[in-house]
Amino acid sequence: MATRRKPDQTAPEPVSPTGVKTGDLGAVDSRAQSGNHLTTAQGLRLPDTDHSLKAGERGPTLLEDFHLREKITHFDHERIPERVVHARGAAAHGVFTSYGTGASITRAGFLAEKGKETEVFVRFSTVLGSKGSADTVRDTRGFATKFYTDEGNFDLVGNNMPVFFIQDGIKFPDIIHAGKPQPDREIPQAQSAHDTFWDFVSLHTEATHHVFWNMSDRGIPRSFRTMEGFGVHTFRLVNAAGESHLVKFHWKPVAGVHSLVWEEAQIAAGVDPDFHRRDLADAIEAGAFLEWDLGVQVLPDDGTETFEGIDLLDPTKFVPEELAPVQLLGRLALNRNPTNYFAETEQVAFHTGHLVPGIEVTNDPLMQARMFSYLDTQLTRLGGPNFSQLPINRPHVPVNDMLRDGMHQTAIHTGVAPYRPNSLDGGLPAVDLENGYVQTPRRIEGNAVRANPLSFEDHFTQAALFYRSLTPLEQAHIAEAFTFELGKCFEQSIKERELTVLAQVDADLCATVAAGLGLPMPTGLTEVGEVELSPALSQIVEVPGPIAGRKIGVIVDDASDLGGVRAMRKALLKLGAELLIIAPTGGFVGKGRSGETVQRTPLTARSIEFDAVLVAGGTAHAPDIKTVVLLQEMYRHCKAVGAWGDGVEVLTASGIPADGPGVLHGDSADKTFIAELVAALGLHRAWDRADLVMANAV
Ligand code: HDE
Repeated sequence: MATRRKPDQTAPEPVSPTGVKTGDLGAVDSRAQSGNHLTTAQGLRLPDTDHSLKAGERGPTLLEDFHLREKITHFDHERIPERVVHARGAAAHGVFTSYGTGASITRAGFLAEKGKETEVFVRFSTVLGSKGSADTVRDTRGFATKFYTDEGNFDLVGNNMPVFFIQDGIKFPDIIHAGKPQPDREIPQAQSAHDTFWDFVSLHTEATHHVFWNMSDRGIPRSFRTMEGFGVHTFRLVNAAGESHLVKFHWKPVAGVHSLVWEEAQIAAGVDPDFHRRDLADAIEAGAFLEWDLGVQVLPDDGTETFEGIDLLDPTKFVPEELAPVQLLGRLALNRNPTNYFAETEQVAFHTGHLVPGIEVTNDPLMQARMFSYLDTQLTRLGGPNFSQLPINRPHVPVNDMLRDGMHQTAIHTGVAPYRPNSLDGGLPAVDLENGYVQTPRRIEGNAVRANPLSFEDHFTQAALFYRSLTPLEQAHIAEAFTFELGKCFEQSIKERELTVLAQVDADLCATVAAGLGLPMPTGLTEVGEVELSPALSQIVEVPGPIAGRKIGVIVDDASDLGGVRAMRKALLKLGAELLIIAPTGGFVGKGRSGETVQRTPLTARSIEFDAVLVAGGTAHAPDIKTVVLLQEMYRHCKAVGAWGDGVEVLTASGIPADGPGVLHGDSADKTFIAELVAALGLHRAWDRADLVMANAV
């Protein structure tokens, strides 16, 4: 396991905020800490930071105490406004390596050149919750990537779902006001399960498709590592010859797409609100890097802006992969944790307008509004127009703009002529006619109207396509999610109205939800007719995937087969998975050199942390109630459970049927047993147990 880095000592050398030569001062300015002694912000060394300057030991504090005033004043201003959406986030540094397959569609060097490596910073987020809210709530996840390319920064500010609630950016404040906590009591936090959300989406039916994704397992990812990412909008890529294609960006997780189950997500929100953030940081620190392939669906730019009848400017629609396969462009690996949360994760500023030559936006009216919002929001959040000078936001190429002054200016600009044309600074900076960014000329004409194309009026077909493409189990999860969320609403009329929406998507689903709510099925409405299914939308896999980043708990005591535990740990570590010892008390189990350090006890272990829990052979203690709950939750959530040798007795005593579906059993922790465990982890869940669980068999 990698050792934790000591603060600042190996921090990267600061770079000058601009490409303009500023002398050494530019570099020194950005250095936050140096030397070993405590100083004031002015570099004055201090002998005492624990006592304020007072008139006598029992006297009042003196106004003269500049150290007290500086310390408190700075503290008073430590917070900045949290993001108005996507406030809760976690991030990591990494590298993107191009497969070199993009050259035929884009001149963007970081995609076109084979083997080209580009540094990146990725921030994952939930949308609705505040900065301190829980990670595992049901919500869309943000997946924002900053590529520090040789041609300037490119930001791909995407989500883990390919569609959005609204077709026009002017509706963004409406959907967010409806989803955020209700304004009178400011509850519920980070939840869509409340009246204002369902009031809005039941009236505003273009949200239906995205709501289906939110109610599906995609709304509760297992880990950032197991999330797909999407650019959502249609982009225009232009190659060196000036030919253009329309594309949809995809991030394909190497670990596969996997989710939590709803009860697990709820427990995790209380037991470990940092569930995803911890998983990300721990995995990187352990060297189990997170990986995705970046790909595009390539569609003709033939002037129709449609593909197979799908309007490519409508962000509530996606293009099924069966119609346009995803072509892979390169691999992303997240391999370095941020050094400082505030400086990096909080201050990073993404913008859909951070583009590089070869990548352009389209007329999607949602995208167009975003082109305004992302720059604007940083002015409030980061306190002025110079946020691109913050270390995390600086391009890794020279910058030579003519932007000057303003709040929080940290650059020392040279020259006298920040204007063009000029003769006083030798005519510089020069424009680059050959390689500079140009928008592909596109003809724009039309009357100024507040209106949508007719095709934007179909709000239900793709929601039905999504729902019907999933397996019955995934469909059952959607029905359960709708029933849960609507069940949390107070207004009967809102529930009834949402049922009329569901009835127009899929009558069977509507009937299930109506029954769960105890409401009549609406009549006189027609569901979407037959649709071409897209099996690629299902997350359930039949071939085991990689297990890097997974956690396996092993229940032991002094009598257990600790040699078997060690063999298992060694095999799992090789695959990037971690084994944690769960014993009756903290400290040590076993004797001397053959003993093991205990990592969890029944008090500190909860099922949500583990992808599998096993009982080691020889384990003799009768399970206490917490261990019973641990094993039963594992079983109920369809995760791998098992035992080797007589460890099976602990399972049986906990009410887990030793011959139950997906329950692993071996004579010893030998290769065969370990291989079975790895395969079970690679399948993510023992879904064949789901029917039993749903029937409350355990
Ligand atoms: Fe955002 N969005 N958004 N959004 N968005 C922000 O920018 C906005 C939309 C997304 O980790 C804000 O710096 C408008 C779609 C992510 O820092 C803000 C509209 C998609 C993040 C903003 C949208 C996104 C944001 C808040 C409708 C998926 C987190 C703070 C026109 C493709 C970025 C900030 C991070 C953040 C506005 C719609 C993704 C206010 C007006 C669609 C991942 O500018």
